[in-house]
Amino acid sequence: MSKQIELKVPDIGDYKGVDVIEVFVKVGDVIQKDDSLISLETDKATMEVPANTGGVVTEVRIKIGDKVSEGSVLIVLDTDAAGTAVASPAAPAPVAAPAPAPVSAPAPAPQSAGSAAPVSIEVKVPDIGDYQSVDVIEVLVKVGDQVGKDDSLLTLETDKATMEIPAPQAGVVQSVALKVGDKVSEGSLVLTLLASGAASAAPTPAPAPQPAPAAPAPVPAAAPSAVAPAPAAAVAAAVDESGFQTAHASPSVRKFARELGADLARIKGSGPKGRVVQSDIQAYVKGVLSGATQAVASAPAGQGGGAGLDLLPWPKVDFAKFGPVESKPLSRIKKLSGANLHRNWVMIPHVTQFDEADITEMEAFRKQMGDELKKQDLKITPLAFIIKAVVAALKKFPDFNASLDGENLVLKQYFHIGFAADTPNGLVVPVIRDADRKSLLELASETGALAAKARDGKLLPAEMQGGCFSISSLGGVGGTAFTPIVNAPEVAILGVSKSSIKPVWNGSEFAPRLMLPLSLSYDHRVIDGASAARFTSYLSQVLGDIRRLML
Ligand code: CAO
Repeated sequence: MSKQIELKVPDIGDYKGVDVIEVFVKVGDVIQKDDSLISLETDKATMEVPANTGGVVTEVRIKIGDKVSEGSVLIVLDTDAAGTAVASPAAPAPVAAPAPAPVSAPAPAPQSAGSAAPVSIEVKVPDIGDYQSVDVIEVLVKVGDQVGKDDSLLTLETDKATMEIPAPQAGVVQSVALKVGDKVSEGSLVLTLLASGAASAAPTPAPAPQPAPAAPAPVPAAAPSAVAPAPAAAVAAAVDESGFQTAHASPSVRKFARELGADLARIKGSGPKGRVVQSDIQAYVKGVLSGATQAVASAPAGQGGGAGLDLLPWPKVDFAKFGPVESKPLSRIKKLSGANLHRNWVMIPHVTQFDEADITEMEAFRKQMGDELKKQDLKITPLAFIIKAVVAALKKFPDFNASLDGENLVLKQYFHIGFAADTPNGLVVPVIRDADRKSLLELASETGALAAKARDGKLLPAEMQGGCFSISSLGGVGGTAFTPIVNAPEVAILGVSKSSIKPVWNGSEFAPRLMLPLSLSYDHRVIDGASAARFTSYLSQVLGDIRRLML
C-alpha cells in the first residue's frame, strides 16, 4: 500500500505570504531527499525548499505566483512507490526546513556521518591580505548543500583579483550568513557547517584564498574568441560577468548556468519580474545547440550596456512552394570557413579603408619580366608584387602585424602572409612563410604552387597556419572595391580589385594611368583610421614606385 505524505513549507523565520517564484517538480517526478522543490523570494533573499524525503510526486499544490507561509502544503509524495530511491525512509514528517540566509535552519542530516558525531562549525573569511570590506560577488552554496573539503563557498572580488573561499572541511551547510553584494573582511562569518567525521570536532581555519583563474575576472576580459583560431564553442562563448552577476536568477539557477557555461546575461527570464528560471536556461542551451540562438560574445539583450544579438529565428521557407529547387549540402570547407567568417564579422569592429595605387610602371615591368619568364615556363602576377609591398608596409606599421591577446597586442617579428584562394570547394587561405626573405620570383612560384595545391584540395593544415596578415585578391576576376572580413586572429586584411586605366591629373594634364583599387579592412580595436590611411598611402607609394621594394 502506498504511503502518501504532504511536504510543507518549513520554518522560514518571520516571513509570511512569500512569493513562489519557481516550482522544480511536477506530478510523476521521482525525487530524492534534499532535491529542491520550490524557490521562494522575499524582499531580501531567495531561498529554495528541499524535500526531506524521497518519493514520487503525486500532487503539486502550489504554482508560480502563489504566496506561502510556514506550514503551507507544497506537494504530496508517495514514499512507497516501486522503484523509488527513498533516502530517508523514516522521514514522513513535515519538511525539515532549510531556511534562507541569514536565517539559521535546522540542520539536515549529513549524508554519511562516519563514526564520530557531526559537529557544527562556523566558517569565517580567512586571511585575505590587507583587504577590508571586499565585495561578495557569488555565493556558491545554499543551505542543505553537501560540500567537500576545499569546495568553493563564495567568490570575493577586490579591485585587483577575484578569489574563492574554500570549505575548511567537508560537511552540510546549515546556514549561510552572506549574500551577493555584502562586504566582508577577515573573520566575517560565511556560514555554519555541520562538519562530518571525527576530524570535524575542532574547526580548522580555512586556508588562505587562492586567486581564482577560472573565476570571473574583475574586468571582463577582451573577447577571447577574437584571438581563437577555432570557431567559438556554441554555449561557452565569453560570459558577460557583470551581466551574469546582476541577472535576476536564484543561486541554483546561477549554478546550473555556470555548469553549462550559459551566460545568464543573454537569457530572457520567463519567471516573475523577468526572473531567469531553470527551464529558460534549458531552452537557451537547446537553442544554441540547434543553431537557432547565437551565443556570440556580445552584450546582453535589452540592457542599455550594449544590447546583444536578440535576433529573430532564421526564416523557415518552403522554397519548393515557389518553384523547383534542389538541395545541396555545404562543402566541409564552406562550413568551416563560414563559422570562422561569421565569428570574425560579428566580433571584430570592422572598418574598411579604400585607396588606389598607380601601378602603371609596376605592370610595365611585370609584363617585361613575364615575357622573359615565359621562356622558363614561369608566371608572375601582380600578387607577388603586392605581397612584397605589404611586407614593406608591415615593417613600417608593426601594429598591422599583430594579434590581440586579451588586453595585450602581440607584435610578430616574422612576416607570414596568407592569400585567399578560390577553390571549387570554397575559400582557403594558404600562407607564405617568411615572405620578407623571398624574392619576387620565389613569391610568384610559391603562390602559384600553393594556389594549385589549394584547388586540388591538397593543402596541408600547416600550410594554412601562422599567418600574420591576409590578402584577398579578386583582381583576376573583377570588381572595383569590396570589404573583406578580417581573418582573426589577424588584425587587418587587404582586398585587391581589378586594375583599370583612369585619367589621373599629373599637375599639367590628365594622363592615362593603370590604377589598382585597394580595400583594407581592419580591426578598429587595434588600428585607428589615421593609421589605416597611412598604411594604404604607403602601400600605394611602394606599388607606384617599385624601386622602393629594393629598400
Ligand atoms: N588587376 C587586373 N588584373 C589582375 C589583377 C588585378 N589586380 N590581379 C591579377 N590579375 C590578372 C593576372 O595578371 C592574370 O592575368 P594574365 O593571365 O593575363 O596574366 C589574371 O588576372 C588571373 O590571375 P590569377 O587569379 O590566376 O592569379 P593571381 O596571382 O592574381 O591570384 C589567386 C591567385 C589564388 C589569389 C587567385 O587565383 C584567387 O583564387 N583569387 C580569388 C581570391 C578570392 O576568392 N578572394 C575573395 C575572398 S573573400 O574575402
